[in-house]
Amino acid sequence: MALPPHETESADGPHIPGRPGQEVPQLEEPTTPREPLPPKQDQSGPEVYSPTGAPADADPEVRAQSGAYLTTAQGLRLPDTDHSLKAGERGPVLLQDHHLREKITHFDHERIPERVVHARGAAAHGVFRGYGTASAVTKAAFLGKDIETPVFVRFSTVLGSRGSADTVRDTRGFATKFSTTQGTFDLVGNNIPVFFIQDAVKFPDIIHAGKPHPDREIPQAQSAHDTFWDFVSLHTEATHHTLWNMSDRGIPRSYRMMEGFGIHTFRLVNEQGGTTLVKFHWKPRAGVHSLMWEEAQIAGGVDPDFHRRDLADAIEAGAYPEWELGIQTFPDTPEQTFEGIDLLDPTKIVPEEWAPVQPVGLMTLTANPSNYFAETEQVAFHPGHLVPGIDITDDPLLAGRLFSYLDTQISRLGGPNFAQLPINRTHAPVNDMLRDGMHQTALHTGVAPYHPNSLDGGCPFQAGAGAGGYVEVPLAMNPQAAKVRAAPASFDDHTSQPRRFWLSLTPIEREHVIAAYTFELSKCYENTIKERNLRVLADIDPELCSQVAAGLGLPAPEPSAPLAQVDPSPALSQLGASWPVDGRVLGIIADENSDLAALARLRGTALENGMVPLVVAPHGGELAGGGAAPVVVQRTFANARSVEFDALLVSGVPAEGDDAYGARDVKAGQGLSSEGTDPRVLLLLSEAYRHSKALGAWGGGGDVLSAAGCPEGLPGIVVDDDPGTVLARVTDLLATHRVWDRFPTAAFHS
Ligand code: HDE
Repeated sequence: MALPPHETESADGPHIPGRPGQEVPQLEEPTTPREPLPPKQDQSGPEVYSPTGAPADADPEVRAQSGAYLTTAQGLRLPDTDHSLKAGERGPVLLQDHHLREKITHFDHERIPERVVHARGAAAHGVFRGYGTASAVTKAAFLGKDIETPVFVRFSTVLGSRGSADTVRDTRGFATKFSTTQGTFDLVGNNIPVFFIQDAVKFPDIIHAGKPHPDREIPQAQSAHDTFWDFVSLHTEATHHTLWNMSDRGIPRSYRMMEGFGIHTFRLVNEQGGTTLVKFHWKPRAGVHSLMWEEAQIAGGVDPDFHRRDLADAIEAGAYPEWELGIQTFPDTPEQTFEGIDLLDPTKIVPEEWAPVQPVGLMTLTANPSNYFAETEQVAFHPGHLVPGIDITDDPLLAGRLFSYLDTQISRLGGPNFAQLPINRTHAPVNDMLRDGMHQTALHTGVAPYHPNSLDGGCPFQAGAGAGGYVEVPLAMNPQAAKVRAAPASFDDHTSQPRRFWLSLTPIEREHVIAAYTFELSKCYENTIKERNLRVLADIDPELCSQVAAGLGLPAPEPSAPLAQVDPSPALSQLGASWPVDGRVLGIIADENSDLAALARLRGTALENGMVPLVVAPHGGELAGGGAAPVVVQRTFANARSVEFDALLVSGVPAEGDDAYGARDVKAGQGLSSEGTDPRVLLLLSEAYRHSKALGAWGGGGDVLSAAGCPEGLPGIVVDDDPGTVLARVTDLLATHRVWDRFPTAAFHS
């Protein structure tokens, strides 16, 4: 997919970000009213329907800040919003100033409670297109061939507050709202296929343990503290999820590069009433990639918005993120197991080698939200928002969620009418009898909001399955079942699946896991908590346990039982394949002495390849000289940090005698500066090298790489006279995400 240029390039005008050909708003304060700005190109988002079925777009009056003149909430035009009404210029402010009171009062109430979990999120609009491949197992209309359904996806971290950093080690939420013609379907999943607990009644426990300590409220958005490790070592059903958190899955490179999982087993129903058990998977077209731990920590400081910026920038640049939705299918037997795995246990996966993920549709995210609060903050997901053809199972974790999500919105969004908020409005006609309540905005008509009635002619009527009604699968209940607080014996195995995950990882991925456990447990104050966690690790793998124990300076315990005999599942590893480079960020370090014509050609090729090339220079504005057209600068040595780039190139100076060399006062081979290379550039390059990123250079740029400690000849260092050759080889390296063979052990780049 080719990206449009990142900025408007012109030799003689200012370079203001925006799409080519798009009118750019003036930056000075306007002195005369203007018409509302036209909607941005390709930013219209899906059509939003009001509960009465009328497009919300039809009534521009309801859209705030769209007219020429400032008004009060009552529509009164205001002559001045900069001064309070006073008795004389230096006199007291008058209580009768309604505008002052309205403005301040509204401001006082601008905040709503943040989500108790998943408070920090970023979202995007898009479209889902069904392949029609699921029609044998489900009658869900939106999965039909070439049916297009608007979607809104919110990604999130779990533990942190709304203002916390994006790149913390945590599970990520992946919640998708499908606005289907049959009603809204919400797939409220995570980027990890298992959960910490098997029963919803434990949710407050795991979340209280993971949240900051209740006395000092530290640490923020971290699991590296005593209460978390205390709980997970005592409640060993959390072991599987915790191991995934400690793997690279806990620090994704981008929301665009994460898998998503529905976790619970769902029950699909086809036209004939036949049922199939399934697990939902989202597979990113860009592959599954992660940050290095050091990168995640640096980004937490230099760019706490790293993931939300990455998502928004990619969409803005036209590198639309894509995921295939897939299902693993299992026969709906009375046992609800598959190859011995209890499908009602949300701490277990079914290896993809045993039940392949079958693609059923493609999701493309195409537009950023235009109002964070109205869309990303007010969106309300619910795992019980289902459509005909998709039903639930008796997973005890799912049962609790079906209660929780409705309950939480009532306090978070201030009452029971949150479904009427624009972002939550279904695209199907609504004909409910849910009257009144806080923030009711629908104008229900009719005199008989009850059923049955005769006064409204019996309307609205109930719809059986034949009329598109949602009818639950009439599953037989076990009449022998006793009322108990207990879990089945199959829920007791807490070690075999974590062991399978561990065995499925490559050596580098395992080293990352060891480093993560060592870091997190080293942050605990209580030695007993560290020791108890080592006992949990001993039952997963002795090597894992002994390495972490060595890092903590503690003895490694023996396993409490013989280790589980399991085969690895290669699909669980993130490494070993190649992926498209769309949306990958390429930094090109250059200065006034660089061959600007070559630089411009290289940027063009990178854009054609779908990458986002950013020129990094000693100063902002543009680079000019040597007779070539000026090149716009996107980052400076002062504001660039290596985490932002997937690969870095150093632009050399033209060779002496070369036409482009001109009358420069540079010494060949000294690269970016005749006084020596800027230390910030050396830091950029050495960090990128340590994080196993591809590096390239042409001309004298190779000397700059050497000065940074990464000379030609080392793995993943490409130096050539021809910039095009350098780019081509670096692009190949980028396809595998990192240069994994750069270091003999991962310890250097974890
Ligand atoms: Fe959630 N979860 N959860 N959860 N969850 C919420 O709902 C809850 C669970 C997930 O971007 C809350 O609207 C309970 C599993 C995501 O708006 C709350 C249990 C999975 C999001 C809630 C779970 C998730 C939430 C907080 C155990 C993966 C963010 C705000 C029974 C399958 C959605 C809200 C968004 C949000 C409760 C377990 C995913 C409190 C009680 C398992 C992605 O209702």
